Amino acid sequence: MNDRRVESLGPQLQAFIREKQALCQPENIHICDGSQEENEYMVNQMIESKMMKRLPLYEDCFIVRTDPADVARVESKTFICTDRREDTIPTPALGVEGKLGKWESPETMREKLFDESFERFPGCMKGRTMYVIPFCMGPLGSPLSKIGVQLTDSLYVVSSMRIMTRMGAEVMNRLDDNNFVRCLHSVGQPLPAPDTGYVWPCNPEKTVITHFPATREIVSFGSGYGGNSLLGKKCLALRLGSVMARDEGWFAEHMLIMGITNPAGEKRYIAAAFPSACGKTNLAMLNPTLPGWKAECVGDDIAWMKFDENGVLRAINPEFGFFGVAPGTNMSSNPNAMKTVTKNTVFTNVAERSDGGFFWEGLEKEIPPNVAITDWLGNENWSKDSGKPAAHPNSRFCAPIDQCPVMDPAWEDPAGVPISALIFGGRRPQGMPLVYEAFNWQHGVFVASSMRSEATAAAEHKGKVIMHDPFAMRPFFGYNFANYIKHWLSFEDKPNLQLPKIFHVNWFRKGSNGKFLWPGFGENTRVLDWIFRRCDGQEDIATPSPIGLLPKPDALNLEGLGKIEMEELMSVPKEYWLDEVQAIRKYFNDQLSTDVPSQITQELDNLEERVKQS
Ligand code: GTP
Ligand code: SPV
Ligand code: MN
Repeated sequence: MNDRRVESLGPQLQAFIREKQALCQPENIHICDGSQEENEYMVNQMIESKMMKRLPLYEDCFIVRTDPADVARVESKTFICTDRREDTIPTPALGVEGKLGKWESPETMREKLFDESFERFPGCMKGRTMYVIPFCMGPLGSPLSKIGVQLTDSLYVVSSMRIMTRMGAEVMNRLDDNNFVRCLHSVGQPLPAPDTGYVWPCNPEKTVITHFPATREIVSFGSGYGGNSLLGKKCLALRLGSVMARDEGWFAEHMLIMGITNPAGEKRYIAAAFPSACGKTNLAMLNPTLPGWKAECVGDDIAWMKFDENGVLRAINPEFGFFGVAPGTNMSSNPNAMKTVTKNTVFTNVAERSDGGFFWEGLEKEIPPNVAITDWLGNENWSKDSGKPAAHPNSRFCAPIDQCPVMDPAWEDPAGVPISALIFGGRRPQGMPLVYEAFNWQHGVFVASSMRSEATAAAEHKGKVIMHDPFAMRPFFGYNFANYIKHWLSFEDKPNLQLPKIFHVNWFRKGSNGKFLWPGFGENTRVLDWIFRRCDGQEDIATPSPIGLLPKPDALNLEGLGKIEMEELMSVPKEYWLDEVQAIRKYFNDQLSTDVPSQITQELDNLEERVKQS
C-alpha cells in the first residue's frame, strides 16, 4: 500500500523508508500530509481502540492515559553513539560514575537495535502501520531551520508531532533529499498486543533512545511518551541540535524565548534556561502584574540562537506547539496557558471530570462543585483523601502554539528575535537569592555551568534531591559537556559580538516556615524589570556581592506587593556558599576531572576567594 507515493519520493528518502520497512515489517506505509482530514481519521482510530477519549466540554480536546510504566523521559536509557567515547561524555575521575550522558559505540548500539537476537526492531511493526512524518524544526524557509523525517508506528506520535512541529506535505515539498535528519521510532509492541491492562503500547524493559551524530540519525524504541517519542523535540532540537550548533557556530538550548515591553514602549527579548518542570512555560506566557508592562511569547522550551552579521544574537523557536506540564497550571498561575488548551489539545495522564472536563492539581478552585473525578490511572471517584494525586505530576498538555493569546508578532520571523539577556535558574529552596547578574560573559558561563536544581517529575529521578543541571541541559547534551563549555566560552574572543548579559534567578527560595519567599508567576515581572533596566545600562541599581551583582536594596519595584522578607530572599549566606563552592568543585573534579576548562577553575577560585573575604 502507498507504494506509488513512496516511489515518488527522492532516492535517499525512498531508500531510508524501504530499509526500515524491510527491518520493521509493517503491514502498511502511510505518508503523512498533515491535513485536518488525516488527523481526524487518526483521532477516530485512537478513539475506537480506546486509547484516546474526547473531552466533550471543549472543542476537539482529547485525553490519553499511558501505561504507568511509561510516563516520563528515561535518562538512564538515553544514549549518544560516537566512535570515541570522549566525544560524547567527559571522562570522570577514577571510580566515579559519569552523570553527564550515556555513551555507546555505534556498532554495538546498532547491534542492540537491529540484530534479531536483541528482539527490538526486526519485525517490531508487524500488524501495525508505519507512518512517515516529514517535519520542520523552525519556520519553513528560515536559514536556521532543520528538516527531519520520522518513521513511527504510533498514531499518538503522529497526532502530537502535527501539533509540536510544522509537519506534512509542504515540508515534504521543501525537503532536500541529501540533507534531512533520519528518525526511527517504534512503541516496540507488535500486534496483537499482550494484555497489560492499558491501551498504551510500549516496551519499558527494552526501551532505548539513541542518537548517532555522525550520520544525523535518531532511533528510539519502546516508549511512546513525550521527549522519548516526539523525536523533533529533545532528540533533534537539543541533542543533535547541540552537535550541529557546535559544528556550525551557534547554540541549541533548553530555553524559553520572550519579548518584554516596558511602560515607555521599549522592547527587549530574553531567553531563559530552567530545568524541566522549573518554570519555563510559566515565564514564557507571563501575565505582568506591574502596570504598563507587556510580555509576549516566542517559545517555551527550546531556543536556537545564532549571532547575525551585525553581531546580534538572534533566536528562533524550532517548535510549533507546547508540550507543557499540566499540574500547577490554573487561571491565576498561567491564564494564557489555560486559554491555549481549551481546543485542539491532547492531554496525557491528567484526570477527567464527570462533566467532560479535565482536572489536575491546582485546579481545585476552578471546577464546578459535585463533579466526580477519574484519576490518571482510570480509577473512578478519586478523592484527595486518597493521598494520591489525581493527575500524574508529569502529566502534560500538547497544544498548538498559535492558540496562545500572547504570542509575539515576530514569533515566526525566519531571522529570529534579538536577544538582550540570557537567564539561568533552578529550584533552590535555600541560599540562592532571587536574582543576580554575572560580572561578565566568562563568569556567566561559569554560573550556568555550576547550576543546580531540585529534581522534578519530568524524569525518572526519585525524591527532591538537589542535582547539578548545568545550563538546564544535563539530560540533553549531544556531546561532551567540557567541550560544550568551551564552545560557550569561545564567543568571548570573537570580534564585534554584542554578547547578552547573563543573569541567574531563583523563584523557589523558601523561608524558615517552609513557604516560598517570593510570590512568583506574574510577579516575576518585577525581576524582569530590573534585568531590563540593567540591559539599558542603568548602573545605580546593582551592587557587587561575592556571587555576582545584586539589586540594590530599593532597586526592585515592590509596589503593591504584600510583605516580602527581602533580606532573607536576597541574602548570600557565607556558610552556605562555602559549601556550595565545595559542591561545585567536587562536581567538576568528579565529572570532568582533567577536562575542566581553565577559565572555569579560575572563576571557581575567584568565587571561593570572594566568599571567604565576605
Ligand atoms: P519542561 O516543559 O519540563 O521543560 O518544564 P518548564 O520549565 O516549562 O516548567 P513549567 O513552566 O511547566 O513549570 C512547572 C512547575 O513550576 C509547576 O509546578 C509550577 O507551579 C512551577 N512554577 C513555575 N513558575 C513558578 C514561580 O514563579 N514560582 C513558583 N513557586 N513555582 C513556579
Ligand atoms: C522536559 O522534560 O524538559 C520536557 C518534556 O520539555 S519532554 O518533551 O517529555 O522531554
Ligand atoms: Mn523541556
